[in-house]
Amino acid sequence: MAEKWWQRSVVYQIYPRSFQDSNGDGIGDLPGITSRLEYIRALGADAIWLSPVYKSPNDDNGYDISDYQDIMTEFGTMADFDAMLEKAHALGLKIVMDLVVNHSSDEHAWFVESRASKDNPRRDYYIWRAGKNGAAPNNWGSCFGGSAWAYDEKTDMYYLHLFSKKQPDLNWDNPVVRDEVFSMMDWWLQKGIDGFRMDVISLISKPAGLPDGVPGPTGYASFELCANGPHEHEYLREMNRRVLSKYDLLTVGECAGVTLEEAKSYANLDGSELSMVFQFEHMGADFHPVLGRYAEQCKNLPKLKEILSRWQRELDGVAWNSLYWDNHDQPRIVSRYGSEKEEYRERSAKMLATCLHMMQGTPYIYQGEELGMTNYPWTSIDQINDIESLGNYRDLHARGLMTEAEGVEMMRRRSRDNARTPMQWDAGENAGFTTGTPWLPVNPNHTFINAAEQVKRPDSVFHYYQKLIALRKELDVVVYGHYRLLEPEHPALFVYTRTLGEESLLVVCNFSESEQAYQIPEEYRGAEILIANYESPAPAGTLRPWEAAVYRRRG
Ligand code: TEU
Ligand code: CA
Repeated sequence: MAEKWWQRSVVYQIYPRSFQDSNGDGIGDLPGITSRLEYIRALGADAIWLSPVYKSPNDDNGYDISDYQDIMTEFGTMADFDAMLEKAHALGLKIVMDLVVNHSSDEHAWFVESRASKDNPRRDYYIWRAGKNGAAPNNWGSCFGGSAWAYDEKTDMYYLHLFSKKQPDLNWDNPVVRDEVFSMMDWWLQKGIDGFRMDVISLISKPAGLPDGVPGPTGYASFELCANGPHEHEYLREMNRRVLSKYDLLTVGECAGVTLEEAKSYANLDGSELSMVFQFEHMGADFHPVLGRYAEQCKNLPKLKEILSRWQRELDGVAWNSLYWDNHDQPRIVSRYGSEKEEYRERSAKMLATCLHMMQGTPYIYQGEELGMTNYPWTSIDQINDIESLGNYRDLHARGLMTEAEGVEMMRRRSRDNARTPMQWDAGENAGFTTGTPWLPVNPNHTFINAAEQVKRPDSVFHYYQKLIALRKELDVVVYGHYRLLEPEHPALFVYTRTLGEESLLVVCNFSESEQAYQIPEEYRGAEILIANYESPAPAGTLRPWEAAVYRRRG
């Protein structure tokens, strides 16, 4: 099969609100992004995924869109967007836009009409049902806490919202909705953008009859029961036929609830649906087995390895993987699987990067990950803006399942705001993000974790990422090599090989701060070391704290 450009690419994700402010209002914006494109180019990334920049009342920071063909007021104008796109392309950077079409904002003109009356021509753009015995039509819960149904007095009916009340779900079973979405997509593609990251695209086809589901700890059934619904692949194939196939795009479906078997359709190499998906299985590897994502972290390296390895093995030659540790919804990976301790932070950040970037698939780097940015030391619930961790905290608190002190602890570990504090550009006031008051606080560690310092220092995390990206450009074995896990049960070491013809790599990662006894396989002893996070090779039979090394063998 001919290589696709996105198979050798590395994508850099920007969360515009937190990237760079240009006018001192404390909110990142498009001119700010434009002014930092050279930085992303210098890192070596090929494409940028822009979290939503469309018109939005910001109930969920842009994931609630009120006009798909206009720009959020705080972010600038369409002219600012065009200028950004033009400069990105001039620098050789592709632009992948977020596409949020499972739902719109309740302030979108479609929904305003839809809720106006039962016989409005746009009524069926959304999902309306009558209540059941004076309550919601079924027991589905919103991802952000509470019921997934909102009562609307005007017509005495409920509308479905798998996310916030201000994010009503679009009715994809209505062909007119699909026409609207597809023509909007085409409008952006005509402008010259290079792809879409499709927000919760796995949820667009709801189960027939909208039946009750099994209730979880808060009494509601998980929104994930809408994943991979009856018409999911049919609608994506239609989208592909009518829109995507006319361009050469990177498309990545954010697929909450996707299984490996489903991913083989979504991301099939035959190109009939999408280029790749974001799966969530590995993100759940440290969730509490019974109490789930908001309870204490339960790290389990063998489980993490089993999940990632299964995706590596099973998609090889069939579909394409995406590779990620971080995004705007996840806590920072250094705080999660690495070490925040001064003596280990950078070493662990480089180890985590090595482990991910040497796998098969397209790696994604979330802004600040290339600096080893960490979670924020929240001290109060009042500091939190994130609608998801707040909503779930309120549910758990109201049911007596989480005290306020535990809530703060949970926020430090899990809130999406850990990823959303401003990008740390320099050691100065507000980390060079804004001259005003930042919309979320700047992490106090920006005085020693920042881009300006790392770009200057050759052994920084930034330069390490740069090297990993360069290796993917140079070596076919990094792009296409077959994957094999070694030491599956080892509690602290993640070891795997990649093999393509005569060439092979051994990737060795120590996920702990203690020394680990380990003999590398004989065939790799004395082999060339492609990249490592210690200056000297490991003493025979040992791996040092957070050590990572990649050995290369030919023939
Ligand atoms: O996220 C969808 C999703 O499944 C998330 O709920 C995710 O599982 C969770 O946030 C992890 O903690 C997408 C966007 O990425 C997110 O920012 C939006 O809030 C959400 O959709 C609604 O648009
Ligand atoms: Ca601004």
